[in-house]
Amino acid sequence: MKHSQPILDDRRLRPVLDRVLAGERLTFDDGVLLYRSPDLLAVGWMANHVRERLHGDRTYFNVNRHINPTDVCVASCRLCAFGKHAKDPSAYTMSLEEVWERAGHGYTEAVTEFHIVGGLHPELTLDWYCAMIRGLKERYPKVHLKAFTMVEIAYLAKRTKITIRETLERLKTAGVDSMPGGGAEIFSERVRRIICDHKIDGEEWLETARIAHQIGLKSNCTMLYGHLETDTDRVDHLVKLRALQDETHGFVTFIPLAFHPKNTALQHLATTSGYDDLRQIAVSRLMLDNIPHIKAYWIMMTPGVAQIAQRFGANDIDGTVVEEKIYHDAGATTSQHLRRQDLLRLIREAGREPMERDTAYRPVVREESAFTVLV
Ligand code: V47
Repeated sequence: MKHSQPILDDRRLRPVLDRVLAGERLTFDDGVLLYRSPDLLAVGWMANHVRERLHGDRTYFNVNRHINPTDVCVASCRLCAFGKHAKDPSAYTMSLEEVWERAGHGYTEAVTEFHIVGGLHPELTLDWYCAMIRGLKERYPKVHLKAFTMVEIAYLAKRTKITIRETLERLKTAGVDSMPGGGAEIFSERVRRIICDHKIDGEEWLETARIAHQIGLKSNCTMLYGHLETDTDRVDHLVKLRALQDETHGFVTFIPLAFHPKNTALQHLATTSGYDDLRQIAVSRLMLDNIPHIKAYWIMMTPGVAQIAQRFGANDIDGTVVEEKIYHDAGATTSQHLRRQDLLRLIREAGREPMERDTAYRPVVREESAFTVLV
């Protein structure tokens, strides 16, 4: 039988627990306390309580493929090991044909989503991106195109000398179905100046997301943690996302992203601990009361921690991914993809019920024989 109350070692959590049980919104100060309390099990209990209220025992996953058309990037962010200068001999930019062909590697009926992001390329035009999207839609009409971060959109708009709204509308008309959550990093200007000073600021990221949602594009959202930010910076970030969500209801999933320092200009920093990763998942679930899904991205957390996260507030584990580059360039030691059957096993081992979803979280029901080539 489930306990209706956790044992509180940290009695300061009592009012927070009362609010959680009553389904009330948590305050900024509650968020700070959740980060500072040593009572991780109580924090996790509360997050799991909310997660089960929203999603029961289900853990969602999808069968997706990442495509990174170019790693050329003008931004040179200190946090990033993926972006390269155009003159770097190891930099790459795919031709349109290469993008279309690569998308089809291992393509079966089972792939429901392409996740497409890349660097801020100084020469690729909006027309080029629209042609890429149209070509993918023609070749893979059933696959959902989750493409381009708010950062890429703002950069394309600036280079094309048109508004963000028009840029988004043109990409939507070409076939973009929704947008991933990357590039938000941390909204604190103090930290942003150090880790990603050439990127749009936090307000611009939020404004781009607002416009995307207004024209009918849903998106995800993220927060990069475990670098130079404080716990109040983290709460500030979550509260800003929550406020925008009250306004637009356009965010589908929140993905906390642990900083991987290897091969970046910040490689002297330590990696996050499993303890911090689990707490981050839990605080996200508790603070973001209006964002339906919290994803424990297995590539970033490792499959083992992503499993435990399913008891700390997460209800999604991401997907098969295939060919992840951004985290692996920054030293991730996880595999670059998992098979569908591995995801099913991971989720079941965590005591949850796996549910394959499409990008809009509709259940995907297929015959098992459709997956035999996905190895
Ligand atoms: O935008 C870059 C971050 C993001 C590093 O929307 C780094 O479903 C850690 O956004 N260490 C890309 N993080 C990943 C991302 C994502 C992943 C999975 C699912 C979804 C989704 C989105 O990773 C970047 C940046 O914020 N990043 N470099 C690094 N060294």
